[in-house]
Amino acid sequence: MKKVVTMQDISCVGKCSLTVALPVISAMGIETAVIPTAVLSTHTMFQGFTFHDLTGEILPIMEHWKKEGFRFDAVYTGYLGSFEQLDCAAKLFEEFGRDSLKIVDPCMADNGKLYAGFTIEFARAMAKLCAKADIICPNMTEASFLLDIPYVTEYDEDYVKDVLKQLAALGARKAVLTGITFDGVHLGAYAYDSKEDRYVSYFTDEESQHFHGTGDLWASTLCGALVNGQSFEEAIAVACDFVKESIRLTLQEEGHNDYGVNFEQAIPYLISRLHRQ
Ligand code: PXL
Repeated sequence: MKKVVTMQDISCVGKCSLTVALPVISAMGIETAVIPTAVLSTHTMFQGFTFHDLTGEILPIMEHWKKEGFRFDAVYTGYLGSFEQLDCAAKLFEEFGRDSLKIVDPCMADNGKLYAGFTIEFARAMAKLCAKADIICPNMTEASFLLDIPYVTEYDEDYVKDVLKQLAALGARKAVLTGITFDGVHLGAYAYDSKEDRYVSYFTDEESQHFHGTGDLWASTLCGALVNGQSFEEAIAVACDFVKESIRLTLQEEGHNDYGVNFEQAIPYLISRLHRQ
């Protein structure tokens, strides 16, 4: 059985980070080990959230795992809350990522702004972690902070291709920009494989509302699909389609919540898109 380890926080309510990664990657038929970096009452878009840091647990967890000889097919990091946690993630890659797929989702910003508590210096340190990954998948805001370039809301294909090349130059073989739209009607992902000097893109019709946590859902699905042996193109398409289906089902529910999407109801759809081997 394939195994993934993912390192990110637990936001107890909010449908993001580990409460998305664990069910989604597990549903894809993959054993999912976790390194919880912090426990929050909710994600940081709510007012008054509680926060308990678990950084002190991370190295002892890894030490134990080393003694047990655990190995993973992929190591995937999401939201990380401090410089120290970035160092722990780098160590996780060194100890458990040598022969496995390393994915960094540099969760730290959206809509032109850094999330609460993050700084430009943190974005620069995140860029160094990105250099150690095989695949990175920022949104356009995160990309602009990683590269220290202005955030723009309107762009064309040449601009996206140029940003992707700059992202790959940070050091990861493949860079994916999520949440890309050229026309405000279609939304998707645009990717660059620097080794093959090849671009890949995939778009769906854009849903009428945007939700928090969809980046985490997208990255978790990409991770699961790649570990299951789906191609880069297929994995990108499955991730885009699953997020879209999750948003569609959310919008169908009267009085749906606004803090996360009904991905749970889209899991049968996700399973229908798995490779049967
Ligand atoms: O979805 C990214 C994310 C993960 N974890 C926490 C967050 C956010 C985004 O705001 O606050 C705690």
